[in-house]
Amino acid sequence: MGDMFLGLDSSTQSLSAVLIDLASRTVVGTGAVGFDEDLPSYGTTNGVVRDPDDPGTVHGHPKQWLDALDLLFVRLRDQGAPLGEIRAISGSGQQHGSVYLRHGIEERLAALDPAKGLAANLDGVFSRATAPVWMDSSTSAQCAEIAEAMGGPLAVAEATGSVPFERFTGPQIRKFSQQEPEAYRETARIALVSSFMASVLAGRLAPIDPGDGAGMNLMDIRTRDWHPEALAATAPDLQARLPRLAPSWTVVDRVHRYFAVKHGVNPDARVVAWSGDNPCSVIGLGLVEPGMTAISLGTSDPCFGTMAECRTDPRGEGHVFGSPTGDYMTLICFKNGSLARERVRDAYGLDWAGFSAALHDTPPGNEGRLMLPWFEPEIVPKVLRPGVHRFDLDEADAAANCRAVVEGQMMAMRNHSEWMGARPQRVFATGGASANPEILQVMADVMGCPVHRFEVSNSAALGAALRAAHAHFLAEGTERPWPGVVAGFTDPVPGSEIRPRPEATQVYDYLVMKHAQFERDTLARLGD
Ligand code: ADP
Ligand code: XUL
Repeated sequence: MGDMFLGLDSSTQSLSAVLIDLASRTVVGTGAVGFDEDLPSYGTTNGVVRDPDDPGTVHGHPKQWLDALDLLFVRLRDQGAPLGEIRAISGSGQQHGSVYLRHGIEERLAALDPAKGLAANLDGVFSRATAPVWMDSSTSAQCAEIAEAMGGPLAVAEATGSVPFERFTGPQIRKFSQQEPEAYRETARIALVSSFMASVLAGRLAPIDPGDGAGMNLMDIRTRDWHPEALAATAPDLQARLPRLAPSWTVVDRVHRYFAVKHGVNPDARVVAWSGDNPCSVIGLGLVEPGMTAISLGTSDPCFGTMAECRTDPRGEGHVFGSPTGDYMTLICFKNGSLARERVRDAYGLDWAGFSAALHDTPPGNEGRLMLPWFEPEIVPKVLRPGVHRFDLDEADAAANCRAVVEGQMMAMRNHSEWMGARPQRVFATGGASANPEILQVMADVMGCPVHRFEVSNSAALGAALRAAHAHFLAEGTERPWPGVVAGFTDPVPGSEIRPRPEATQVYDYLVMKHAQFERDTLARLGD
């Protein structure tokens, strides 16, 4: 039997899997289920549903994620993946999203029946049919109330690692408890996307790990326990509704027999606590030692790094989470990532090849033309009313707009990540758009350092598989140090290094200041 470990990634638009063989250091299987295309009956667009009366309210469907889990195992088995040899499974969830469960959930999880699908098994357990996800920006009032109760936003950041953010779970729970008090009373347990999926796999309530727990505005970032003052500022009787917090390497249980009987998974496979997608990506990119930086070009564009000690952002824009290694990690999340690049691409009727050609044919710095691509409400900087703002930029000029959206994103990353400390020496790029070398060239030029690309674009699922391996050996009493676990999986693609062009970096050293000024002026004008 090989050393097989499975990593799952329950993300905004899909559920995907990476199966690795640790002994041979190879990825032996991958699979994915797209929420919109494979499970259209839920009516999601890009994996979510929006409230037509309030576009800031953005939810996902927990039952769709359950259907996706069944379908993913079917697909893996159909391609001959050796599911019977899996030693441990872990996973990664889109961060902050919350699932609301009624009394009796423990019994229902324990009794999963392979004769039915997961969604049918768990019918009726949800006290809230849908789950607010990270794209939701509808809780500004609750953020203000929590900040007020705890002595201001920066006091909340000092306590929990982040100022109150609209998408964070605490403000979302507060909104639910205020607007649907009856349903909140009926809620016995609140899970994160990560802990919910782990609970289903193990057939028992799973803990929340410090990687995802730090995305709630409820966890003491230093002790990694629930923060009593934050709980009290958020909702009544909240502690009783939350699972326990436990280290990322906690073994929840063996996989529930449902998965062994129905899908042929090894019945002895351990289920390891899941974490958030960004903490998992930290491992999947090999950032297992402090001081490394990565940018993921996915639906959103999170930029993260690792650090040995806890340092919080004085501007309150960035976050500190627990790293799954037990260290700390920083995260700055730009919401207008791939979706913004796609909006520009589509506005000019281009495909990615056409978009890349536009980048190639336009000069670094775009002759001083700027764009703030806030198609959606933005997280960094905080922008509640979406809108695209142009400086000297003609909306009719397709090529200049393609360059402007990418430059605007990269310059915002450089400006808003300064608090993390020294400028990065190397950046690791991942996510769907990291397949695009022209985008990575802009990144290298703006950051002024080489950019490396990874073969596996799903670093979150790979990180989850590597976390499963690490925790498995720890549980067996044969702990392996992190660098040894990730070696061979997280090396950048040979020859993928994209070097900054010094003359371009010189242009950006000036232009980033102009970009920052344009951003400040625009924010002042908007009054956000
Ligand atoms: P997530 O995990 O957040 O759902 P992914 O990391 O899978 O997202 O990235 C998906 C995105 O990658 C798509 O929305 C698409 O815009 C982008 N993408 C895919 N290929 C390219 C390309 N060649 N150039 C630019 N962007 C791309
Ligand atoms: C992080 C964040 C996003 C989601 C995407 O704070 O909101 O990166 O984790 O899944």
